[in-house]
Amino acid sequence: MPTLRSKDRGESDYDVLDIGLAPEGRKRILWADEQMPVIRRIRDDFTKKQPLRGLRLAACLHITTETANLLRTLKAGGAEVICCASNPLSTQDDVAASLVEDFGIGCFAIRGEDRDTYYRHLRGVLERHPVVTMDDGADLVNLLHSEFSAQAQEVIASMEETTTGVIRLRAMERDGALKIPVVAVNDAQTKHLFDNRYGTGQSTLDGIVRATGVLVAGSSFVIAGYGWCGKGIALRARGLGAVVTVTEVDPIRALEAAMDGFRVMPMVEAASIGDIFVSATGDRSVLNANHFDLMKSGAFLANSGHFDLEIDVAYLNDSAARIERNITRNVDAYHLKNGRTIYILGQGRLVNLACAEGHPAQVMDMSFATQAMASHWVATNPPLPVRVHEVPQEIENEVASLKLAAMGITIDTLTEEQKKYLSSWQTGT
Ligand code: RBV
Repeated sequence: MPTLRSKDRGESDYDVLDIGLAPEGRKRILWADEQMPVIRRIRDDFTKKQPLRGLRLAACLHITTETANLLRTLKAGGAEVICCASNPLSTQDDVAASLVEDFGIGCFAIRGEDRDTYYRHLRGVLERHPVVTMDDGADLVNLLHSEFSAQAQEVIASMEETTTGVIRLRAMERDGALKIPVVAVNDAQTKHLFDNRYGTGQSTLDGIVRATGVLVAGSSFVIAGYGWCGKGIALRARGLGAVVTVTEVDPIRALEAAMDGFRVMPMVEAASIGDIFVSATGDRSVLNANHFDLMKSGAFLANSGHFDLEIDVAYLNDSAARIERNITRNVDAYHLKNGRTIYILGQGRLVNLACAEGHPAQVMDMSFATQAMASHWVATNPPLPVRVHEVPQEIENEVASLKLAAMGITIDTLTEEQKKYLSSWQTGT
């Protein structure tokens, strides 16, 4: 394993809570790696071929065991890798320490960092002039287009991990503001069909249960948003025995939720019947002043969307009669003026990472395999035009095939006769 001893690195190359946490982080990183066969395969390949040789790559991602295994892979491919957190509350401090101590990867991330520190860490990464960037939510790309815009032309491409980030990048493209080519990794099927649905589904329930210990069976579970994340959460909440209600603004998705067997209604109606609320819309103020007073005393509110503005926590902070922070780990009690109490999980930050450990390694294996192959693609192809790019289909097929092989699943192939039939139009009734 590549080890950079303390004397080989400057203190300015990292900012972590406690470098002494490295041994625990290393153990957990290696444990997660056991569940990431596709990323391991790519790492072996990268080690031999060195496709990222000499590239300085900066990643703004959740600092988790799974991310560590992606970053190790990029480094094995020859890149110089530095990273910072994409959320102030998702960093696993032992992982941050191990990245620095055991894997020679500069890391700027401390769980619970304030906004100023969060941005200082992003700046710390950009001050090292990366040529490839990797983002989860587009905060790094945003900074690259504002304070660091003089550096934008140095960047050959950026990869975007999440739905919210892709929405922001497409808005930049529409406004003619985008200055670098970006790859919408989130939009790859090998990412969102699995990570957003099964990853978010399981880790959101995991976060809620870890934070509260609530019995999901028999509860009234309200989900705002029926995109891939909402679908996964609804599936898993139902699996645990909840009565699930979905709120939506899109008529097709609302219909889909209804025909999938969920109750569908506006949030003002759902507000008074829910025991557990989860937002997964990507938009702001989905749970707001119109809803809080209607809620049952004891309701749990969690957010699974990328940013912490889906639940209007700012309003609650101003209007509550009394707030008890950390009434239990990661839960704040808001005593409302109407005499009721509602509980906010993980400060309204994405509950799966703030209150649990994010998506399981098996599913991040596919997301991060797609990231690694997309990095290879941007590094070894002629300069990409400045726009939002899709992940090439060959990469998607390769990731899916490797995952199937790792799972011991084989599939059929078309015969010549079948191929011919599919490309013909003469044969009918
Ligand atoms: N996510 N990362 C993890 N364990 O490292 N878990 C979730 C992890 C990513 C996921 O891909 C999603 O798109 C994004 O976090 C939301 O910020």
